[in-house]
Amino acid sequence: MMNFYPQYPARKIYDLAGAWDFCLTDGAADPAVLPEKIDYHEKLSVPGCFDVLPRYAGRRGTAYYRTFVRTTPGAKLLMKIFGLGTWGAIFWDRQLVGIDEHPYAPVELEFAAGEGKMHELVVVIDNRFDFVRQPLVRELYDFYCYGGIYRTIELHEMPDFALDRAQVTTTDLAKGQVAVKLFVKGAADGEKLQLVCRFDDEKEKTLDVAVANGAVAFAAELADKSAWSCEKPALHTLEISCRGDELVERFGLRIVKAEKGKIFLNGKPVKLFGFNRHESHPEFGAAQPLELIVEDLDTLKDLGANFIRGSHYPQDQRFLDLCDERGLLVWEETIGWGDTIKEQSDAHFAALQLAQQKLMVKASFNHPSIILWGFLNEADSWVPESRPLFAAMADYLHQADPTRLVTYASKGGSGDLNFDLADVMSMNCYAGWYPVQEETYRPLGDLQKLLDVWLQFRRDAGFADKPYLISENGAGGIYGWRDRFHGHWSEEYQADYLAQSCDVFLHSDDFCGICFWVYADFRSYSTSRAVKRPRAFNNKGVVDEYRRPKLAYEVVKKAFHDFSGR
Ligand code: ADA
Repeated sequence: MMNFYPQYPARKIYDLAGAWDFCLTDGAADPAVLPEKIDYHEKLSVPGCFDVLPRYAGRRGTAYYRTFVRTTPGAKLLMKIFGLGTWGAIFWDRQLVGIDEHPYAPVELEFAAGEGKMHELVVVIDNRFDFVRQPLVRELYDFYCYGGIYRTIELHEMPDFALDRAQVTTTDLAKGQVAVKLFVKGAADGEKLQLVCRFDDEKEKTLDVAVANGAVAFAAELADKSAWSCEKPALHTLEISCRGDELVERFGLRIVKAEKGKIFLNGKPVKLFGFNRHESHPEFGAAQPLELIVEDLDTLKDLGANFIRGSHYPQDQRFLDLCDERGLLVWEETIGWGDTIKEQSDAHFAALQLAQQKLMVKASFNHPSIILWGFLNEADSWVPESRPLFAAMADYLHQADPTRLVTYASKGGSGDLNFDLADVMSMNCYAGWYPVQEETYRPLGDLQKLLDVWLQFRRDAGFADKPYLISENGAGGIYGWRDRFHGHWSEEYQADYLAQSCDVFLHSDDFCGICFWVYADFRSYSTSRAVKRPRAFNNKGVVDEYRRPKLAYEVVKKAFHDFSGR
């Protein structure tokens, strides 16, 4: 199950994780057409990525995953696919019931079970690069785009009337007041509903409400007004039942604001210090076992981090649940990596970006850990043609969720044209690693020079009041490569680099935070771009891909702990 608490306790829900029949082909002409005969000759794990298995390592093609599901005859079904990649077609009893074009994002499909009890479910996964079919991933991306069913799939037997989601927003922190927007299915606009609601372990209350645009809204005041914070991550629950369906939402009371160049959590300025993290592991690809997520979060806590950027795609809900419980602050974003104007102006790419934001916000709205929404990592933001998509993305987020801050990680430097659209200016910064001048020996000093230029730009552009976050910064260090010269790629160079960065960013009031690139090494290019990525991995982790600490680990840990213990 995807949630740590039963979100829909009254429904019959099937968790489809298990061993599915499997067949990989080099690539079907049209993966949305199911062949007559498929040679299912083995069983593979779902969730799982086929292209990390020794026999299929690095393979791209069309894969067929099949399982059989027993349902109530004639049931109305809702399928929740919590994340697959890089493209999927879903067939129920050989009928196409949906296409999932959103790698990593939670997608929902509704269809009828049909007669009979046993049904064949086939999920076709295609991980070939094909900009026309799947513009959201490209060879250029500096992270390996795995093929598989990354996260579990749930099948819900749906009642005619259903409670879909409730978004809970803190309106008055001290009074414990919230606004609730409950989305329902199967009730016409104007229809009256009687809701039975309960916050935490309070007494149930009955509310009479009317449906408008598929939703109802109400306000409430909690008896327990404990706020969510990094130090004390108090969580609350709201249970709603109505006409036989039940919904449980978990949320936190907290308020996030950006003012005078700082980020405020519950009225107090908060400095962000932490890491970017990819959902990637050499043995599991993008299908993370819960043990791995838990271990990573324990390690990030040990490092003293209070912030994680979920780079570069919508995150696993279990990871977000755990961040809620552990008081870690999160940036969640849509998938993207260095998308140029060519991609941005492609109608399919733009539509998928916008659609994916909706899926992300819908799934993650109640996580108090998320304080920042982001999009389009390092997309060309220094050309005027980038404006329409950047504006559409930022506008949607502001309108769909005014309770969080909007940002994007830029590599545009002083040439960025879209920072006015963001609440927080975020810049990826690699001075001292990627060379300005190839002849410089250990160019660590480049960092401060570049920052001076950027800070001047911020003042000149009139953005002094916008919090300024360094969303990426880091240097490559190959695990086990120790060098008395402290040369490039050694653990020593990386440790020296991050020590300097901690000094600069943690103690400067000009920056609201530092998010190092990256927590763990991860597989990257499978093209000749890998000449810049020894081992075809991105080696900027403070732990390697098996989570073994490098020299930089202790350096950052000490700096983070010293800083937070000041
Ligand atoms: C960029 C990008 C990251 C990674 C990094 C690097 O900033 O956003 O995904 O590619 O550079 O390692 O160079």
